Amino acid sequence: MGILNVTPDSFSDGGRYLDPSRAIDRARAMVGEGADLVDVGGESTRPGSAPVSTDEEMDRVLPVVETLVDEGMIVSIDTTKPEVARSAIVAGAEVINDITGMGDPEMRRVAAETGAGVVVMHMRGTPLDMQDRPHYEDVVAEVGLFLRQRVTTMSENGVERARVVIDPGIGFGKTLAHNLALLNHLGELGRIGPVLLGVSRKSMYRGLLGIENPEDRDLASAVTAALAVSQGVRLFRVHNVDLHRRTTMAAWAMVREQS
Ligand code: HH2
Repeated sequence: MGILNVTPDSFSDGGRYLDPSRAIDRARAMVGEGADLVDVGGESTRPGSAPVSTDEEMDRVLPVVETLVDEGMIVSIDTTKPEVARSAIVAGAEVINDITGMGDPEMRRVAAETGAGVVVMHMRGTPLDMQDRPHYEDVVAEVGLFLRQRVTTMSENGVERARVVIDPGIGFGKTLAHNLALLNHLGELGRIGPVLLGVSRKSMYRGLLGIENPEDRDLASAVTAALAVSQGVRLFRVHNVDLHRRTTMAAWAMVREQS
């Protein structure tokens, strides 16, 4: 899954793809590098980011979604707003990627009514306050319980399991230690459902390796993704598609050989 932020303020590429024609070129490039789908987002969710209005978010994402769909790309819409999700699905997007974990009943209704695929992500708090001293007794158990319960809620609301992938939400209300614990137990989370992982360029690599510039975090991101492949993860939300594709395919070849 290639990341396309049509925002002025995302942590790694904010402002670069706000112009629709640049966003579309970027999507084409990612698909050329092997992305199977493009995740279009119109609201940054980096720690401390401020919300945007529904109209503003729609204006940013819909023209881009329409063009990508016209060009035959599979599009997911990265949004927390049911109205944005519905409009994007009507425009041809196929997946809703909701960092609030489909907690809003209206968002679940959109998924049920449209038949969209869904990414259910775990987040503690909101982007404004999530890094304000997050605390867990047992992060793996608590995130796992949340995801399990949410998958059940989704199916009770008419979104069958086969359409749902789960995401531990690396960096969303988690310390470095929490992130590492989750990354070390991806196989366990995989028993709940297929896992999508978002570690690309995340600030955990600043904490871990002192890398300030997000673009310099690609190698560390790709190594993490390769290790996640060995724990059963097959879906990755990434900025540098080419590097991740090559790294995870190499890891996949090794894993397949062992099984
Ligand atoms: N991370 C971000 C946004 N959306 N969706 C999923 N499923 N998993 C993630 O880990 C995830 C996500 C990070 O947000 P943002 O600050 O907007 O930056 P970017 O989109 O460049 O990653």
